Amino acid sequence: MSFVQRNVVLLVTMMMMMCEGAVYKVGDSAGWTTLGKVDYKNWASSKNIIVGDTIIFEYNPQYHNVMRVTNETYKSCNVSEGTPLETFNSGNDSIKINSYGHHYFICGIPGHCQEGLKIDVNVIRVSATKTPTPSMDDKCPNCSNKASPFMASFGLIGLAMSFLALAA
Ligand SMILES: *[C@@H]1O[C@H](CO)[C@@H](O)[C@H](O)[C@H]1NC(C)=O
Ligand SMILES: *[C@@H]1O[C@H](CO)[C@@H](O)[C@H](O)[C@H]1NC(C)=O
Ligand SMILES: *[C@@H]1O[C@H](CO)[C@@H](O)[C@H](O)[C@H]1NC(C)=O
Ligand SMILES: [Cu+2]
Repeated sequence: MSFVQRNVVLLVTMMMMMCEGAVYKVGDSAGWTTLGKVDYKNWASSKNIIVGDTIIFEYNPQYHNVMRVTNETYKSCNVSEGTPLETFNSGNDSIKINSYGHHYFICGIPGHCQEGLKIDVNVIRVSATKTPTPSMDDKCPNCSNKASPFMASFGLIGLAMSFLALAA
């Protein structure tokens, strides 16, 4: 790979990271399970999940599922209290976080929520207004605060385009 091509790859990767949002696997390597007593509350608060990010629940669908529920059901773990807002059972469920506030998920298999297979993903409003990284500020002193993320990525696309033009 030439120097130019490497730079194009780097830029495109950067653009994808900026536009797509981060992807988090719930429980990290453990996944969605009652084994090992993963502290999902801890897990959720250790990640700075923002609107646009995706969380993935990975589990054996023979043993578990994922239900998005109300705060009441999250607290009580009583699934028969009300219908779940959504149910997932593929064993590899990607859920995009599209709004602020609490997103409550439990496993609907009897007993599992009580055992701790429940998670509260709380997306706070302030975390979504990510300030540009200092290194970008240095290179772009005039536009850092006013430029929208869309414009910023547009600039990167332009930069990638000119690299591609050079490479051609
Ligand atoms: C659940 O949320 C509703 C509406 O936001 C609120 O009124 C209620 O007190 C909450 N209940 C619990 C158990 O947190
Ligand atoms: C769960 O909710 C249902 C319906 O409200 C109720 O009949 C049942 O007693 C509750 N179960 C427990 C364990 O609280
Ligand atoms: C789950 O889905 C993701 C893509 O959403 C994929 O990268 C991953 O390999 C899948 N994992 C399993 C165990 O199928
Ligand atoms: Cu379960």
